[in-house]
Amino acid sequence: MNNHIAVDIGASSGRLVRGILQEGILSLEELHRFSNSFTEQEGSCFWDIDYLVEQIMIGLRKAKTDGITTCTLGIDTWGVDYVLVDADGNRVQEVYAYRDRRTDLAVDQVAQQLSPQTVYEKTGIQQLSINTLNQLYVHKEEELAQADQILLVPDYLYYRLTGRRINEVTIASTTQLLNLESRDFDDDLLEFLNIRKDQFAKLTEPGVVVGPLDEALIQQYDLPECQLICVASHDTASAVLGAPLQEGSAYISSGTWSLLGVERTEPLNSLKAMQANYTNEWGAYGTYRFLKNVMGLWLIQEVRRLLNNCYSFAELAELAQGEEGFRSLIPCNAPRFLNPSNMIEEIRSACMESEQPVPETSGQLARCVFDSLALSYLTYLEELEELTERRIEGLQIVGGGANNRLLCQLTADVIGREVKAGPTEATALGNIVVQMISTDSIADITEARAIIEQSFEITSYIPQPIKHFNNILNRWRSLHLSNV
Ligand code: LFR
Repeated sequence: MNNHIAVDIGASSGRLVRGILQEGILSLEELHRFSNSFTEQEGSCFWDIDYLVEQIMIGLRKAKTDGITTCTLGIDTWGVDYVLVDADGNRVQEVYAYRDRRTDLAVDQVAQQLSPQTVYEKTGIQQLSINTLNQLYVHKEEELAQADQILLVPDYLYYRLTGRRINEVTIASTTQLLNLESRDFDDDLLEFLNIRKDQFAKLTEPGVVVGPLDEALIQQYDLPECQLICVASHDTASAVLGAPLQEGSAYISSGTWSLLGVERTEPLNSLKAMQANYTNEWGAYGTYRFLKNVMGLWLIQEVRRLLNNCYSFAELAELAQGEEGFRSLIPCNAPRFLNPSNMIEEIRSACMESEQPVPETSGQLARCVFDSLALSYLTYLEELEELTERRIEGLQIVGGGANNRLLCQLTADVIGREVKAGPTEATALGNIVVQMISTDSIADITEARAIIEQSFEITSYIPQPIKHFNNILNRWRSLHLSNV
């Protein structure tokens, strides 16, 4: 089959994209794009999973209208969130969104009963309140008991489309329940949560064929015949597969989060890595992503939303460009920015508390976010070098953030290294190339990355000097250190 379609759903938008490989050049054709967000109901935050299934149907229907009658299909989404399915295959309840405040205290509560060091040695996963381990810990016992199966979001979408249950490994690693040594669920952690191993489906590697699209869906929606292929279902895993990384270079998968890290063939779960809170998420083809979650574009997405979406992201960047740089800085990764009731007020309070000028205008707010993100990138890049004991020569930014010229240039200036930006659609590309490797159109990931590099425009940002940078850095460091 020559038609390969990626379903790529992030926290703020989703898309169905077709990948076309012709004479060594890969191109993408967007079939359908839709927005995504969680909504608040009675104080809890939930995803609308049926809406997402509906959007996949709309996208596939469009593919059929465009003349695609057969295809392969792979699905990736954000990590950590899960769906409880009962013995009849029905959803037990709505799907909690990871920003729900129910886990605010979970990290500390779990740490009182389970040594964080033991958890880190076993899993190599950073402590984040959003981790599935913490979500399951606070989940009501009677609801968990009703769950015949706990499916991560992309696994659930595969299930809805094929009726088959898998537990894809890259997404499974975001649960913080996989043991690095046994490469399986950790018995002690499952016991701690009072969960049986058979409540999770079989661990499945990217590249494996899941099965055909359900015949009833094909009839109901008039869809193409599809063969579903297990891809790297964690969006960040797909994004890094789709990044044509140079030797010695780090990456940022820049979307709702900025995932800053390096690709490795061995996990790094040293005490130092634990103390700095770096993660070892599983990748496809025997890789690990040693990375840090940085709050990312969520900050600007929320600012934009609270300004009634009256500016596009490009307009906000333009307004920020016209503002004085490094005037007000925020410690982006402080938990207060994870899901504040009002992001603009939270940013202003943080500036006020640290006795900095309070950003008033939209441009000042955006500038504060971008400057602070660029400075966080420097801090974590330097930490990465220290932890991995390797110099990082350059940075590859992939994902939507690669389009933000101001942020890319600021990042290059602040880190003092070349930034290569693109491809924007690295996640969909990572998804598609796994399908192509699985169906033998591409030999392996090395060839896939070479094809991606040849096929997509990558913009280079050369660092420019910043005036009074030492003063800025000192201000940043004392702000950052008082917040870790
Ligand atoms: C990015 C991402 C991150 C994960 C966060 C929550 O979309 O998947 O990798 O830490 O969302 O799932």
